[in-house]
Amino acid sequence: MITGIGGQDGSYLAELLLDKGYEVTGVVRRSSAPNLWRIEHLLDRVSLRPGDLLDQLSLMRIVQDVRPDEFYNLAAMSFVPASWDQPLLTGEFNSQGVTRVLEAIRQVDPGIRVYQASSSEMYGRVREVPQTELTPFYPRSPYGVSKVFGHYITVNYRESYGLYACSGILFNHESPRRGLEFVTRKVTDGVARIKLGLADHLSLGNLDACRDWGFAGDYVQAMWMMLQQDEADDYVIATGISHSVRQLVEAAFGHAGLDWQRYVRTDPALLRPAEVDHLIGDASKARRVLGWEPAVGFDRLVSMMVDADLARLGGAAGRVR
Ligand code: NAP
Ligand code: F7E
Repeated sequence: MITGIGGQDGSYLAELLLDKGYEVTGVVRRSSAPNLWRIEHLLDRVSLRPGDLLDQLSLMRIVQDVRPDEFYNLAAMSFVPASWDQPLLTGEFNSQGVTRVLEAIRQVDPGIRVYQASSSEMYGRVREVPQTELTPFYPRSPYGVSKVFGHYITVNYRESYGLYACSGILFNHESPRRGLEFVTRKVTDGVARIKLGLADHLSLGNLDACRDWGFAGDYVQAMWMMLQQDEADDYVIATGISHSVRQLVEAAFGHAGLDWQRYVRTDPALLRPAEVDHLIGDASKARRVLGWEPAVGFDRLVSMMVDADLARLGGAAGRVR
């Protein structure tokens, strides 16, 4: 069972589990216009159930009906700037939503294994470099704060009730399926638009922020591995290499044969009230215990994303013409 199956990670995880022979159920919240484009190619192979992290009864009912072996809680309000606009709702989804999932599992069948999607945003103003499972948290946004609650309530249900509950502390991971508002996809989509003559500039915020960016397809493998161990535990998942937004921009424009300095503008409106300046993760525990290694590095990730946006927009531009 996957909450957030229609999101970036949910779509890659559903593919991985189907390839392994799992029956996959996705929990989707009702909306007037379905948002299932990332899993359109899987719709005849997964079953979807209506449910919402805000609604305890819907979660209880679905868990009761399906009785999954593994439950991946990926649903969240995941865009950091939006968390300043809607801090209470962010907490309802990302903090109490996790408690609702854990309660549903505890009450219906405490034997269900559960994965919680925690985040490197919990490290915020970092207390040590690189960050490990033992690094103290110092979140810098309502999103980061809400994820700290989600992390600790997962640990607490493991320790209080003996649930097999894992928290994956995942650093930024990207793909051609990343939402257009996140910086990697905003840049690769912008590069493709400029290259195809559909735009003449790209506005960005802080070019100095550094992130440890990996490929989402690699990271969902780590989620699955965490639920296959003898004992539940928490793991950092990261590449161990950090780049600045400026380096991301250079790589993406460079891949399309463009000089980024001619097209990129900075807009103070895109700066955040409090920034996370530099993240870099140490995934040696995941390497040692799970045998997990990322396969896709930064340059390949960026070129994969630029090529995908060029293909998508090139096709669309061609159809319009
Ligand atoms: P995403 O693309 O934003 O997907 C989030 C999914 O959650 C969407 O399918 C969304 O459905 C669903 N959702 C939101 N609120 C919900 C609710 N109240 N009830 C049910 N479903 C709801 O996020 P992602 O990048 O795949 O990330 C997956 C998880 O990992 C998130 O928890 C995120 O915070 C965490 N995380 C992500 C990263 C990263 O770099 N990607 C790193 C660390 C942690 P709608 O289509 O209805 O909006
Ligand atoms: O920003 C800077 C921005 O929005 C990365 C989520 O998946 O990963 C993600 O959170 C950096 C920040 O991701 C723009 O200031 C500059 O320093 O791509 P982002 P994020 O905030 O790191 C973590 C691990 C999660 O858990 C989250 O769910 O890029 N930046 N200019 C910009 N960012 C955006 N979005 N847009 C810009 O124009």
